[in-house]
Amino acid sequence: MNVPDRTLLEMFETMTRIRLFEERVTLEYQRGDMPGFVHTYIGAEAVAAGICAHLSDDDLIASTHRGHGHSLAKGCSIAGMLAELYGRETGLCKGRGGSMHIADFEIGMLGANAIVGGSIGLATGGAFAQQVKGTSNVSVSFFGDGGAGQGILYESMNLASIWKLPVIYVCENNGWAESTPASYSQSVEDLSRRADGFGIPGHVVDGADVFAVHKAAGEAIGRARRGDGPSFIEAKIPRISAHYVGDTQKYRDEDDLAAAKQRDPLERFGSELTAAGLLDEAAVEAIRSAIVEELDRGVAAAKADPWPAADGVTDYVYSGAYGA
Ligand SMILES: Cc1ncc(C[n+]2csc(CCOP(=O)(O)OP(=O)(O)O)c2C)c(N)n1
Repeated sequence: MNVPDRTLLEMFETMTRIRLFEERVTLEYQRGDMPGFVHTYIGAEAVAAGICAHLSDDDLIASTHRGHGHSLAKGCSIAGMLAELYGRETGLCKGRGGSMHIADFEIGMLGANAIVGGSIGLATGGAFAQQVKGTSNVSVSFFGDGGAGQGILYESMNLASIWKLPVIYVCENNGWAESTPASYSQSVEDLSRRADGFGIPGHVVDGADVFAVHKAAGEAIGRARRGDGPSFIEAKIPRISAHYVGDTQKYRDEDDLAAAKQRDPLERFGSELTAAGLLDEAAVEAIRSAIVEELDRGVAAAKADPWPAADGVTDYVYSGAYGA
């Protein structure tokens, strides 16, 4: 393990934060007073944590409909996210965005996106902005195997390659796009191979292995910061969670689902840190209970917070930090 202990523990805490947030949101959503749809990131925590561990608030990310994990790993507050999920004025997007549109420009979170593949153009544009400004900041686009079917990925990769934009394309290949298996809809098994066609280095990593993700991300981000251009990381991470909360996954083979659950990244990382003497039961419990308290406070506050006024429904839609 040549990653500093502090970073390892921070990544474990981030992954635990994501897991507990998603479990709590699932519960609260099932109670029926959270509007809209919720897609959880359970099982993919190592990807967001391993990548975002390399980023500062000045770096950018853009995310998907399954964006809670990316948002938390980038530093969005639990309270602000919960208020957003409950549609309240105090939410990160003042209740206008909901689960699939969480954004926080202050910390470089350009936004989750209900449009599959929507993160790709945003993150590529963000990378271009950093290049024009002459910073060494990078921009990360998270998308799924389904998102990799969108044409914008190929237009963006071409532009990013010829202009050497500091962007990292992170494909979370969980084998499914809703109920369509990647084995049916994708022409190659390793989607990262497609980056070759644009002169972009592509890497496959085990998305349940936070060490592998962290290492691949470090190389790709270092390359982008040095001005050497984009990279493509394909994290293979079988989908543990259903497509959305409430999806019964009847279309899925039971063995496939059971095998996915065997690869729980949080359990695996916890055992590795325990074996290395960096964690014990009491430390895990302390981390968990602090997060649970934050969630309790966040849920109670969000439920008591005001709804946006009906006549303000279009406020903030076309203006803000990135211009009118
Ligand atoms: C442009 C567009 N087409 C279709 C949809 C409907 N849709 C929502 S999620 C989804 C599947 C996305 O799969 P993937 O990108 O692999 O992400 P995952 O849900 O597996 O994380 C689809 C087709 C959409 N939201 N946007």
